[in-house]
Amino acid sequence: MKLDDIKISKAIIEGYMDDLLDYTDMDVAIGGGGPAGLTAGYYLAKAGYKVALFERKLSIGGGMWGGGMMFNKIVVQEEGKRILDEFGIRSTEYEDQYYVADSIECTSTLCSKACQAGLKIFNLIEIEDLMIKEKGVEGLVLNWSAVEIAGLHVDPLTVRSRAVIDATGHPIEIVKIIEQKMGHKLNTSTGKIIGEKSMWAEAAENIVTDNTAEVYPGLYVAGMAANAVYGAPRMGPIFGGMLLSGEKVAQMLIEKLK
Ligand code: 48H
Repeated sequence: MKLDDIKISKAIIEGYMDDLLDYTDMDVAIGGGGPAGLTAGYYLAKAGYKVALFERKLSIGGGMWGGGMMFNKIVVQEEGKRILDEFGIRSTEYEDQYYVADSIECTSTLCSKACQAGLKIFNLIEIEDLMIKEKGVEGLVLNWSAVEIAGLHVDPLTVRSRAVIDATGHPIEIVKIIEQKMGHKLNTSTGKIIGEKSMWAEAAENIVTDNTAEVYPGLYVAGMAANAVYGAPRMGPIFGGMLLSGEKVAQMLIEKLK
């Protein structure tokens, strides 16, 4: 077969531009491609919503690849196993209701099944700001991660969405924008980010779905970011709460946007 180098380039450029143009307007924009963001994206896409996820890194998966201290296994409890089963991710029972799964199988399968359900993932793009108007958050302000890394002074572009999910994990990068740039009150007991507390797996896992909430008009938090905003502990390498939080935020938005 004869191959035209320029045709290969044009196929890539046109394919990407079509996607980017299509997702200048969407139902839900997710910031961060860890387990919470991917699970949220999967359920929203499966329910028929137009949803895109923006991840600053080359690889999708956030903190899931590395398991616990680079031992590439994760643990989930009984409730979390229901979601592993939904994705077809294999796990084995270690002891009474503690399930162990391969972190590589988990991360790659979450990513693959979410894409196949219709989630559009844009990697290598960083969320650097929000579009905020009278009603609250109305979209994301994006730039190439490479621009940020190189410290170049290049203005960003903006996309519109009916809702935004902050699934950026420990640093809660999107909610921080509200606090630092706008000084607006958040939907927390202090009106501010309360901050993540030290390790307590049981407390952290049991509270993370309660903390999955609309923290500011149009802006939802899920996963580790939810516990960090509401002042709950971290949980270490047990990931059921991340999956359940992703499912919960998707359910909340399906209810809200219908
Ligand atoms: C684009 C961004 C930006 C930005 C960050 O850290 P994550 O895996 O987040 P979760 O909440 O899905 O899962 C948390 C889990 O991995 C974890 O850390 C646990 C359970 N810790 C417990 C403990 O005790 O330590 O993924 C967040 C993703 C990452 O891939 C970031 O690169 C990305 O968000 N991200 N993407 N623009 N501004 N900020």
